[in-house]
Amino acid sequence: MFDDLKKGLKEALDRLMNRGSIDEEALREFSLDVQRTLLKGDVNVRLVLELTKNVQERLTREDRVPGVSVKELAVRALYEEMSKLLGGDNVLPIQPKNLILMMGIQGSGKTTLAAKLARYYTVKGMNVGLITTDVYRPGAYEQLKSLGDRIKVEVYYREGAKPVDIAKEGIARFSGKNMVIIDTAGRHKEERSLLQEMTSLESAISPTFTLLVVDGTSGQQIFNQAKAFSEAVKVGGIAITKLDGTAKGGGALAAAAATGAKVYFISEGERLEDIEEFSATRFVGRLLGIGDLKGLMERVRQAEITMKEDEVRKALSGRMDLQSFLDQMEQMNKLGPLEKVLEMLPGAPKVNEEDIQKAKVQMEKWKAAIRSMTPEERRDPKIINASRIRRIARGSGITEKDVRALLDAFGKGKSFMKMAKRMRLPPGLG
Ligand SMILES: Nc1nc2c(ncn2[C@@H]2O[C@H](COP(=O)(O)OP(=O)(O)OP(=O)(O)O)[C@@H](O)[C@H]2O)c(=O)[nH]1
Ligand SMILES: [Mg+2]
Repeated sequence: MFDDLKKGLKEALDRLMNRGSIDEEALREFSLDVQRTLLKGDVNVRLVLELTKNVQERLTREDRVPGVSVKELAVRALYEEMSKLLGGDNVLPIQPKNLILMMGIQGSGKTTLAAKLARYYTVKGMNVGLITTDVYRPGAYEQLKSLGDRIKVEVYYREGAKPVDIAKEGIARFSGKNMVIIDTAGRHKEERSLLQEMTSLESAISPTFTLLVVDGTSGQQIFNQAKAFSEAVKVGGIAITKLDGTAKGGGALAAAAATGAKVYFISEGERLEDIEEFSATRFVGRLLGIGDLKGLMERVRQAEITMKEDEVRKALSGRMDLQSFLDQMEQMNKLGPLEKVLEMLPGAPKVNEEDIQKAKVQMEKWKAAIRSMTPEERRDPKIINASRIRRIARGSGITEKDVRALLDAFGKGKSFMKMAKRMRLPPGLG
């Protein structure tokens, strides 16, 4: 059912790769391909635009990393942004005693899902009981009872009683069990009375988790449903059913996540074993069809670190004037906090807090001093005489002694490495 999404995304990635060069035009086309695919999957337009904007921006902004292909960077950007869009990974918190209240509109798949959950947690070794408070739909109890019988899970119901009373009685009956799942009615004259019933059930029994069941074939319309329920009760999470019979699954998932309530379960079939805890990262991984996504992520991360090391090395070597010294100090700041930059250098010894602090103060003073110099002075520090020193000190708010120390260090060093040594940075730098 997610075949179209999968195919569309694969084609978008392939097309990006087949372009001669990855320029603005190629990235724009890639964005359009992804947009078309997601819109076809009934993902909300606003969400689609936000996602592709983020992906495109990342691919424009992020530096190319040697050893990592643009396709891999694109996969990573898509993977991370799509996982974010779908609300991340959520696992139903299991307590010593669990009381799960199911709700959802008529036909969304509550009764079936109640039985699927009962099976899912029974297999995990929990002692589960089922209750139905559906007093409206003819045969509601028989439906759940026959599902319960198949998995040997007891079902409670009392003909002629009120929903809240049935729930309370059932909970009392199942007091020895560690999970009780309550199936509720979906059939009501109007939505308002259904929501009212849910509110009174919620306050009467205080469930540990409220699971909203929505029909995946409704696509992005799920957003309004989820919103209506969230305004009436505290929705703990969402389960999306019938994802086997729809091309709108992507839209359903994105819409559910957009309400702020997370998706906990998805179901792709009528059989009781057709239930899966939803993980956005696993799901997107499957969509993008990259077997070893974790491996890829790690490889990109490593490559980025190596690249930064190269940058640092380059920044720290070579002859220069005071202007390039200033540039390089600023460049270093961009790479991260000084202690992190130092950590990235292979073989750099651990430096203590105090040395780092001293070096930082020194660096700030020197930057201020260079900023107060004229371009000629920066290019050719030899012309800086006593009166210039006085002017620079006044302009930068540091002492003349500090300015002299800088010039002295520069005269002896002329490479960042050597300057760094003068700043008493760790010997590994030299
Ligand atoms: N294909 C498919 N069918 C499903 C799925 N889940 C439920 N169904 C079917 O959808 C129909 C409605 O499911 P129910 O579980 O009865 O829905 P409900 O929310 O309890 O309905 P009401 O009690 O009337 O509100 C049934 O025919 C189920 O077999 C699913 O994941 N895939
Ligand atoms: Mg039902």
